[in-house]
Order: sequence, then structure tokens, then C-alpha cells
Amino acid sequence: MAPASTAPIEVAPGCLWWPGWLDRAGQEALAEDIRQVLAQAPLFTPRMPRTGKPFSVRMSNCGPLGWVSDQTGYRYQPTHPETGQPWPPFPDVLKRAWRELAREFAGTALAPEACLINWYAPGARMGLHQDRDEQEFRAPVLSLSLGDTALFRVGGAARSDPTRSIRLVSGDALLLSGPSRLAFHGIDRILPDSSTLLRQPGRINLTLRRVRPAEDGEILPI
Ligand code: MD6
Ligand code: FE
Repeated sequence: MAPASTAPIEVAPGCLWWPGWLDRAGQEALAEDIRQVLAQAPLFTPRMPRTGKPFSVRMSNCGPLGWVSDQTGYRYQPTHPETGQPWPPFPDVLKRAWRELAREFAGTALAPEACLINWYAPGARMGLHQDRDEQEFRAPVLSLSLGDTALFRVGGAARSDPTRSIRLVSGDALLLSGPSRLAFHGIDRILPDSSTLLRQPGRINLTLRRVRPAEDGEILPI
């Protein structure tokens, strides 16, 4: 397994980046975990609220809740929008990532509740957005990347704030926490043929989130 978490690069205040958090063997194991998740919870094509325009990215989820988007809006729900089945459980490595990165570096004591799985075929992109459909912004959002390299852009809490771009490589982890929790971010493009990890060209991004507020008795973030 990869060594325990080394010091991250602070891309912006609270935006922490661990290049190569997962080594090759760890990436292969996680890719296999995700194949198994997708066999139970197939990728679906999300659509924009109101217009119904399809996203270029396809999606699925694991964990107790999953993020979905259709003509009626964005929301978290406990079941797959097409199969009606509960989302598969988190693979263990995602729980470990949350403990070692989100808990350790963002101080959250809350458990994650959803992991959004994004599939980027070559040519897919993700417009600048904030992750704000959660009810608990004290917890961070943690991302892991597999497959082809992506140009990731991150700015501030206002859409017009200046942005920085980094290349997210297979195995990288990135945390949006504290002052960056509501930062605008997106994927400008995927670099073709930049990884040999997956069986087809493209990229998987996993984002782990806390959705609901802390329950009575649940430890609060420090
Ligand atoms: C992506 N990432 O890397 C898109 N969201 O494909 C995200 O939208 C994201 O990287 C919240 C926190 C970290 C992220
Ligand atoms: Fe996001």
C-alpha cells in the first residue's frame, strides 16, 4: 500500500492536494472495487435541472446516499434513479481515505455518507461549480482520481475569483475544506492516453461527502 499520508500541497487555503496518494497497486485495487460497484449500480447520464440537457460526464454512487440530477433538480437519494436499488456500500479504501485525509487534515469527526462516481470519456468536461447540495458544510469533500490525467481548475467562493489549474493524475487525492469548501472548481479537459490504468481511455473521479447534519450524540467537527 502507499505510505501513510505525507504533507499535502496547499493549492489554495483549505484546498489540499496529495499527488500519488495511491500507488499503482492501490489504484488497481480501487479500480476493481469501482468496477464491482458499477456492476450493481450502472452509470447513468445526469441531466440539467429545467433544461434536461445531458451532462457529458456519466455518474453513479456508492454509500448510503447518492447524488443525482434530472429535470426536477439536484438531490441526494438512497437509491439508484434507474434500478431503484440501494447504492452499493463504500469500498474499504474510501473509508480509509476519509480517515487519513478528511479526518486528519480537516478535523471532521463525521462519517461520509455519499461517494459520487464520475466517468469522463475523452472529451468530457465539468463546468465550474460549487458543491453545495450538502446540508453540512463543516465537513470537507474528498476526491480521488483514477485513469487519465485531468486539468482541474479551482478558484474562490465567488465565480469571478481568480483560479489556478493543476493536473490531477491517477492516484491523486484532493480535499476541499475550510475556506475552500465552497470554492468554484471544474475539469477543463482530460489528457488523452495519459494513463494505462483503465481498460478504456477516460477518467474516474470519486468524491466522498457528508450530506446530512450531525445527529444528536454524533461527534461534531472540531
Ligand atoms: C473531478 N471534481 O475531479 C471533479 N468536487 O472530476 C469535483 O467536482 C470535486 O475534485 C468537490 C471536491 C473535490 C473535487
Ligand atoms: Fe465538485
